[in-house]
Amino acid sequence: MSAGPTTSYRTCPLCEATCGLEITHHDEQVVRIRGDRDDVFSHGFICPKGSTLKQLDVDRDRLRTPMIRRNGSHEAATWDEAFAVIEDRLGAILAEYGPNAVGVYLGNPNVHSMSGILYNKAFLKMLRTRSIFSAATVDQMPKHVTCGYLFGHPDLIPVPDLDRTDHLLMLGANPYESNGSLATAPDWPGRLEAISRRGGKVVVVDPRRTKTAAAADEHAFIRPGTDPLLLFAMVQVLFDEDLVDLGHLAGHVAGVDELAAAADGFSPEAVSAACGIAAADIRRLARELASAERAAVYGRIGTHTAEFGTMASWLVDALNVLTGNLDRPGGAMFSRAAHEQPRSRRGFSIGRWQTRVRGLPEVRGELPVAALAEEITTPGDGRLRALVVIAGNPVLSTPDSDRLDAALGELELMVSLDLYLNETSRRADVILPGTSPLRRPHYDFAFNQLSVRNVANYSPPVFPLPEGTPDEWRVLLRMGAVVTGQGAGADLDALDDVVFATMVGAAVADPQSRVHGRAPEEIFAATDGGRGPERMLDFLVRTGPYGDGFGADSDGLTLARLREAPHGIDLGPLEPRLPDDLLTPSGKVELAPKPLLEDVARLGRAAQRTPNGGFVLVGRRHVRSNNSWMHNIDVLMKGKERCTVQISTADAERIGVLEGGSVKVSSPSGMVVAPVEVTDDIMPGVVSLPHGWGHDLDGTEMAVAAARPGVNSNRLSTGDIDPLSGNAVLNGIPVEVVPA
Ligand SMILES: Nc1nc2c(c(=O)[nH]1)N[C@H]1C(S)=C(S)[C@@H](COP(=O)(O)OP(=O)(O)OC[C@H]3O[C@@H](n4cnc5c(=O)[nH]c(N)nc54)[C@H](O)[C@@H]3O)O[C@H]1N2
Ligand SMILES: Nc1nc2c(c(=O)[nH]1)N[C@H]1C(S)=C(S)[C@@H](COP(=O)(O)OP(=O)(O)OC[C@H]3O[C@@H](n4cnc5c(=O)[nH]c(N)nc54)[C@H](O)[C@@H]3O)O[C@H]1N2
Ligand code: SF4
Ligand SMILES: [Mo]
Repeated sequence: MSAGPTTSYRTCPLCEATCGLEITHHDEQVVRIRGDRDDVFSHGFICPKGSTLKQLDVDRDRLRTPMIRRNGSHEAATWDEAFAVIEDRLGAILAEYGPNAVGVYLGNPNVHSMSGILYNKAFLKMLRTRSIFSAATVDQMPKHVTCGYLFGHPDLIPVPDLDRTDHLLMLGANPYESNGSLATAPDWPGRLEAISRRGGKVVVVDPRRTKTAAAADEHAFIRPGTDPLLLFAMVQVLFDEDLVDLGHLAGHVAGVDELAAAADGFSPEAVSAACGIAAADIRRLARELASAERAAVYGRIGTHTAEFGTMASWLVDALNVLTGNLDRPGGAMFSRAAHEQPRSRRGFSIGRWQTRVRGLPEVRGELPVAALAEEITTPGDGRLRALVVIAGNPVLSTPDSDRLDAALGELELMVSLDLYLNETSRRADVILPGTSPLRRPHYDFAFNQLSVRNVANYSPPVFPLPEGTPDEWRVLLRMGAVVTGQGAGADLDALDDVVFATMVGAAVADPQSRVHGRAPEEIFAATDGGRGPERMLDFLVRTGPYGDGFGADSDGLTLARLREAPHGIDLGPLEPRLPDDLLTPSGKVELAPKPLLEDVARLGRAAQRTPNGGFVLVGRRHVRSNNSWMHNIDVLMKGKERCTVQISTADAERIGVLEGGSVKVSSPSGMVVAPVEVTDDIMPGVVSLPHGWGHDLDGTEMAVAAARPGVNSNRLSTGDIDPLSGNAVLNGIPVEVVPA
């Protein structure tokens, strides 16, 4: 028996808000999880999901051992048995068809885990396939593309400086439910309310009156998919009324005249009917943005997962530039993470290779997941024969999902690395269990780079891994050993040393690195953290902008310093970084990149479309859900049905359906039947259904989720993409809605 309870601290990995958790436990029994009031960033904020890491850890359906499919059903197996199957069958496929026949799909939780960030990269390098897909193309790829063109690097993404702005124009985001995305801030609601309280203004543009919209100072309904028209009209007003002021970026921006010319046809009057927003209101929104002392425009999922997602992303940042708000306090700024490494000034382009069937361009090293099914099912050279899914559930999360589900059945081999036997992993020949968040370390590589304040926070594992269970980084290394022919019995410690030595070697050879020219053996030996991700973290933080530089600055950050600060280290508010850190070949902000200008005509045609009386479908999120998972946690699933079709009162009357009734929603891809929720908080002509549901497929093992399965909204999305980014169109889908 141990003495009293222990308190551990851990950053929550479930969403992008990075809240600090205070976890009280007796040995491995969690007594309580609450917000860490001393966390330097979240100050005690927590949402209902954060406290359920305990339930996730003890969930009986969470996989503890590998599973092998035999005669159509999954049976528990040892790690060696599972890897024997993978080695045998993956080896044969690689030998016969080469690496491009092996696809990899990386799901969202990878960006919330140290091993996901660091060791997927290592595995992919060893596999050497071009057939890489990820949740990025059902999410934020448009943002990467425009930041690549405008600022020279797809990861140079500005975030709204929430805590200092006076005016926030927010489109297609609902942080009261999502807790924010591509702008990391624990307690978005509190930070938004503070803007209004200090005399500023929050404007929300959304086809639904969300909680965020209701709490804002102003809400405008918009026809789904027309955000770039609204934004272009605002750009047009800025030029037309002489409101453009580049501020400290004057002299560092190219393409201003070209942008003005492109905006010419998009006056407020020209776009008003398509957007469903009065021209006078559009004009006023532009003027208010221009006159605000410090303002930021921010667009998220609703604007990115759309037909013109890249155009919308472009025009959001164009407005920030034209009003002098890019890179100034209170505007849209760039974070500087503790692990940030020098980035190349190679410039940005897409299309280094294409998908085989539709010829869609590679973007940022990956292919659109909307093309995954056809790459599996279309016969011919280069067809995908095997798929490795790492922490993803594409059967529910990606478009035209009936088709993808069927396609997965045609693979010669599928391997899933996942916490559950769910809709996707049920298709896998081998399932390898992932690691419970309480049993792995954390440092937020992804979201510290997108943070509204610079912070660094390391959490050690709260509990040890059960005897005989490898951490995910070891599983990924073992997969690497298989695909490189070293075999599943390879010495993983030695392989990890090779991977780490490669990282060190690249840094000492990079003239921009803080350890350039140093002896790699010396750096290797001086790095702390043992094997695995913590060693890499020590290295990356020490060579990062606040690091000790391996001796250069004795006060600098190290893993040891992070360990001494369980509530995190505050590195201060965001600071201006431009023009020095621009990575475009010209060294300027490229406001009018050619690929974007070339898409303006397509957008112009869309402006001519007027609503035709039909319905369009949009998605939504709920704070107690997390994409397609966390639905097996009973405390989160309590309460009223969440997988409903929201429809306006006027439309409900028109089609003859009442609250509590059901509707059949159909598109060319598929059909679902779901209960309706009649509300005045949605625009007429628009219906909304959340994604990530549909837990009633045979062969899964998630008892709680299966009891309230809901329906899969991605049976309705069609596989259409935004051509500039490859991002799927998941919002603004034309559908037919009739009483069921
Ligand atoms: N219609 C519509 N579709 C959407 C969206 C939308 O708005 N509308 N949103 C899109 C967005 S933004 C995203 S990010 C995607 C998400 O798409 P995906 O990433 O494909 O799906 P998730 O639901 O996040 O599934 C995560 C999977 O990882 C597993 N998992 C969780 N943690 C771990 C771990 O630590 N290790 C391992 N190995 N596995 C783990 C879970 O069990 C689950 O199976 O969905 C997209 N799909
Ligand atoms: N609780 C919870 N939190 C999450 C997630 C979750 O599933 N659940 N998922 C996480 C992930 S992976 C992500 S990427 C983020 C996403 O975070 P957010 O971007 O905040 O996503 P949503 O909450 O879906 O809000 C999107 C809003 O866009 C609106 N919308 C739809 N179409 C359009 C349109 O054409 N124009 C405009 N202007 N608006 C439109 C929808 O009505 C919705 O209110 O959330 C993260 N946080
Ligand atoms: S807001 Fe996100 S990070 Fe914070 S507790 Fe909830 S799920 Fe975790
Ligand atoms: Mo996402």
